[in-house]
Amino acid sequence: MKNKNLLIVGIIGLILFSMSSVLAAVVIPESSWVAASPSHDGTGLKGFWYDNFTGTYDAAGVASFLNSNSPTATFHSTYVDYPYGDADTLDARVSTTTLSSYLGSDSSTLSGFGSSDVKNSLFKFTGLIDIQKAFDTKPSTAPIDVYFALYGDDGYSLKIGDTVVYNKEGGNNGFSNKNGLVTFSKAGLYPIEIISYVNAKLIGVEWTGSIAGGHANYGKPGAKYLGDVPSEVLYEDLAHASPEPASLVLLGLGVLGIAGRFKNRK
Ligand SMILES: [Ca+2]
Ligand SMILES: [Ca+2]
Repeated sequence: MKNKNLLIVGIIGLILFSMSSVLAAVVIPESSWVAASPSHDGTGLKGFWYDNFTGTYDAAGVASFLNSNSPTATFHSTYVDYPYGDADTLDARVSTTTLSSYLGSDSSTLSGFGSSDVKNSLFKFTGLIDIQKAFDTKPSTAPIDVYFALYGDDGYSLKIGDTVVYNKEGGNNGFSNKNGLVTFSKAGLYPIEIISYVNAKLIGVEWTGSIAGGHANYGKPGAKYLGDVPSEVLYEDLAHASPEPASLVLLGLGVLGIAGRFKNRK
């Protein structure tokens, strides 16, 4: 009888434990909010590539490496999905896997060289994400509930504002993912930072979620995940989220043109 009661208590405990891990959402505080939603679509994030990543394969190792190293090359990241599309990884050991082949069409935006191999290297992606009310997967609750998943080989992390949403450590992981619900109390722009590093062998990274519009590949840990986080909601920085300087210049030229016409009439 005692054993039976213990069993029941154990089962109830297990059910409660699994419920709590399902229900747990990462809450992004309102203090991380940067600005209101921009009036124009974004184009993606800023990418940084660091050759010869050395140190320990964990958050502390990454932080100390980034503190004492400058990026080898920078680029524009349309989607955090390398190699782009259905392929998850490339073999970093073969000579055909270069920085430019890994980045695909984004390699045309590389400021540095693109031919170096990507073994023992680290990628950082930074910018802002526009969280809109329309992205709320649970409209019956006040916060904006968005699902994200980050895939990588070997280590990877996702930070929104100062909150570490996912962190996978280690230098010998297969292609894996961390995923779940992230909640925002207010619509608008939030800082994003994604880290992806490779020790050797295979290399790959992919950021997917419940925001529609990106490449709808199979980076889907559940039905809520629609595909790559679309570049339309991503901005390199606040300057890219403000009205485009080019259109302001054109507006300025237009005003000058009208002023010129008035002058000529005199
Ligand atoms: Ca891919
Ligand atoms: Ca909600």
